[in-house]
Amino acid sequence: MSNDTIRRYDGPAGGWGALRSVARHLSEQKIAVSGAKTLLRANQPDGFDCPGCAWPDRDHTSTFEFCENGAKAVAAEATKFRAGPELFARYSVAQLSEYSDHWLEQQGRLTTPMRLDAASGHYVPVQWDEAFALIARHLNALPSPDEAIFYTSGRTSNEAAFLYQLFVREYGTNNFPDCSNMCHESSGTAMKKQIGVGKGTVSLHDFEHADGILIFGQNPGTNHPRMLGELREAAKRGAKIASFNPLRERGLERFADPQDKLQMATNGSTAISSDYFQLKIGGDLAAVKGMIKHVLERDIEATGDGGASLLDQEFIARHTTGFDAFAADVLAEPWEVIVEESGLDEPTIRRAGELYLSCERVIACWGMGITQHKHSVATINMLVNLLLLRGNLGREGAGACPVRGHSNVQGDRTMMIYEKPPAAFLDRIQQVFGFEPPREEGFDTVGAIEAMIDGRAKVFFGMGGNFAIATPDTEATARGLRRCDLTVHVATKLNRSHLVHGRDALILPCLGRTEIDLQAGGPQGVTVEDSMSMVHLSSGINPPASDALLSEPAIVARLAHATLGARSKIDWLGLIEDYDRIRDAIAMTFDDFHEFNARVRVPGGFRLPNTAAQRTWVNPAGKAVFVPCPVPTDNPIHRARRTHGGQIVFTLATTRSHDQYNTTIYGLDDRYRGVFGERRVLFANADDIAALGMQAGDWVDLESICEDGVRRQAPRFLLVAYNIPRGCLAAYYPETNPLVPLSSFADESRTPTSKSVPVIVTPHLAAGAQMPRQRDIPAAIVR
Ligand SMILES: Nc1nc2c(c(=O)[nH]1)N[C@H]1C(S)=C(S)[C@@H](COP(=O)(O)OP(=O)(O)OC[C@H]3O[C@@H](n4cnc5c(=O)[nH]c(N)nc54)[C@H](O)[C@@H]3O)O[C@H]1N2
Ligand SMILES: Nc1nc2c(c(=O)[nH]1)N[C@H]1C(S)=C(S)[C@@H](COP(=O)(O)OP(=O)(O)OC[C@H]3O[C@@H](n4cnc5c(=O)[nH]c(N)nc54)[C@H](O)[C@@H]3O)O[C@H]1N2
Ligand SMILES: [Mo]
Repeated sequence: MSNDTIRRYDGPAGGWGALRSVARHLSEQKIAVSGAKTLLRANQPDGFDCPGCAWPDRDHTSTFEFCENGAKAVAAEATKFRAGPELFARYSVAQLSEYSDHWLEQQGRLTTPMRLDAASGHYVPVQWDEAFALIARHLNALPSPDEAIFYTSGRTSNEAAFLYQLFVREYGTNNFPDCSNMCHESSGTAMKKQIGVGKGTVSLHDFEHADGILIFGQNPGTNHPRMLGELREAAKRGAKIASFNPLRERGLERFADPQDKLQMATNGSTAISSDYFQLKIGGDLAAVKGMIKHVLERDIEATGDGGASLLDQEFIARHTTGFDAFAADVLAEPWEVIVEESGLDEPTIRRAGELYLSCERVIACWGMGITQHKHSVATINMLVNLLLLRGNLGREGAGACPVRGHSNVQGDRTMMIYEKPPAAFLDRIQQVFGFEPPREEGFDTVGAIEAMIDGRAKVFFGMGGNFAIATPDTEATARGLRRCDLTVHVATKLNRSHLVHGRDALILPCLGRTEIDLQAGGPQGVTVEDSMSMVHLSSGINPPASDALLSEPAIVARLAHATLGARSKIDWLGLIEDYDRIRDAIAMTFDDFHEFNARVRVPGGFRLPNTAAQRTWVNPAGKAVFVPCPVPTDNPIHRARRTHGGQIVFTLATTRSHDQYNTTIYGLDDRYRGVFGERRVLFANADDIAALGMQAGDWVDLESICEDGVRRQAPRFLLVAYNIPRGCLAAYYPETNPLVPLSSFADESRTPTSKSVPVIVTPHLAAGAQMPRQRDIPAAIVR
């Protein structure tokens, strides 16, 4: 370890550090800072939607909202570097596989469709029509369409997603695994049953009126930097902001807004969280149940004395069901269990409950720290229970806010990139397009990997993303992909998935968000939906990275045309001449998109209706449901601790650094956590490091414990003493994905349990030997 790898960071999030970082990334991508007009058109009414996160913009008409990580996402796409045919001529797939994910990313934009040449082991250029013919041959040769898998990552526009699902359903399958399965699936699953919608109920307007904001399992300083602007305004107004996180995240503590000239000039900053609850990994259900217990006990006290109820009795009576059984369950939960499982003591939990009681209008936000556990669905149910108690749903300044990841992940699901399509939607497809869509459920992400491993699926098609290493159980996933007859990736940049391929393999390069999309009918815009259900237009402004690129809608349409030919009911090539035609088809399919073309052209776009926000409950109960959930005491973590009594079993949360966008590694620093030039780090409590008989700075190996008998290891991590509760560890994704068992996923939603992996820590086997530099070794070990 060099001496400056671990350095304490005492500054606020944002500030000059953010500006310096943007300047560095622009210059690394050879984008002149003075000419970086691209950045200024992000999230403008006539510009493109930022390809970063799904956090909404103020009316989409404000002046450029500064966001360091949005700027990095734009710079990564607008890079001057090119991964053209020369790169693939120079390096075989085997040779490329030796390089790190960071290096692959740095090669730049893909320029030419490439086909694997099995004889030489190199990717070689291929004509588009030949590529589509090859895929069509494979698809049409399968005994059943259910042997093909169609993955989607969340950057795909509504137009591309709609065409894609239409093509795949006319072809004959619902096999639509997507990144949502690994992300907010638990939120959708929990909320749909409980309140009838699987999306957040709040808008930015509500953030202006909330007097309490609870943030669970989210690191907005890194992953949703524009959210800090809203939090800063709320904090300045005096709203209480409470963070629940095992790690002390800088962005949740202090923020300096780079757009605030005074703050920048004076090196000032704004405190964000008024309260910080450092619970155990996976402890949220217990903590929230404890808060509810406090609220109920206080209510019994208040009403017992003849006072007014502290609950919103009218809302509970009129809009909810199940309150009595729920309250009885909460009151019966022993404090000892709540304290043990949350990692917070009783007075602290009562303080959190009191904070909730002291606020009139509360928003609960959450991210991956909540959704990626065995008991995630129950945890989200409990969060919604908390809101329901005081009618904090469907009124100004209050509601549920699952903060989505990819910039159009929510829209893709709205367009029915979904392996479990509702019957009414399929009926509509049949009515509008005249073909009989398949009715059987398709594979989700875990199901798709299992099917490839045991030969039930033979073709993998990826619309964006990095399936090989974003998914759990890297070795198992690689085995599945390698068994395929054909793997295809539509992508902007070279990534690991392109190197973990089937017998035939294609890389199809596409336009990015920032680029001009020219079709027969002129330049085209696409639409996206943000985390708060706002739908708006996005139009690229840069010339394409190469003349050979196709747009995603064009790739889907030409593939559909090649595969289905005369047997299709749809004029695929006609649809892409003018994307207004795709939007008309969307309007015919989904009632909420009526007059889509007209409404989306109003600056700022429009908001999709949200029934729960209107206090209309379209679930089977016809009411918002109080869901009783026991605090789990027999999860894989508990069981691992029981069966491995001799060793310390830790709970590992796999998380994002500041210099990455999911599997895209921009750099090797994690500035706010004080890590520089290294990604293989393991954050641990100093007392745990001592209990292991080790020291900060030691190199260690990780092994996860799973009941399936498979040995999963990840070697060589640098131990870092960190402010994290005992028994908890954190390390970066995707380096740790080999440790996440495929068979370990959330109840009901089947989201891999990436935030609660039981692991043991041992000294690195090659301790003492000269360590290879990070950039010399591939990030996830795939061989
Ligand atoms: N720059 C950048 N932006 C991004 C992304 C990116 O990689 N880079 N990814 C995008 C995507 S797809 C998504 S889904 C979002 C992800 O954004 P986040 O939801 O913020 O994702 P993570 O960084 O994985 O983890 C979030 C937090 O959960 C905490 N945590 C871990 N375990 C627990 C727990 O048991 N309980 C609680 N309360 N907290 C816990 C971690 O300490 C961390 O602070 O961001 C999106 N935006
Ligand atoms: N252990 C662990 N695993 C996780 C998570 C975790 O927290 N821990 N998080 C999970 C989450 S929340 C998510 S969302 C998934 C993410 O999983 P994915 O969405 O599959 O992964 P990304 O890294 O976002 O995909 C990046 C690739 O997308 C391509 N790309 C970028 N822009 C475009 C575009 O405009 N069009 C096309 N066609 N391609 C494009 C580029 O080639 C780039 O290499 O990972 C999940 N995996
Ligand atoms: Mo995500």
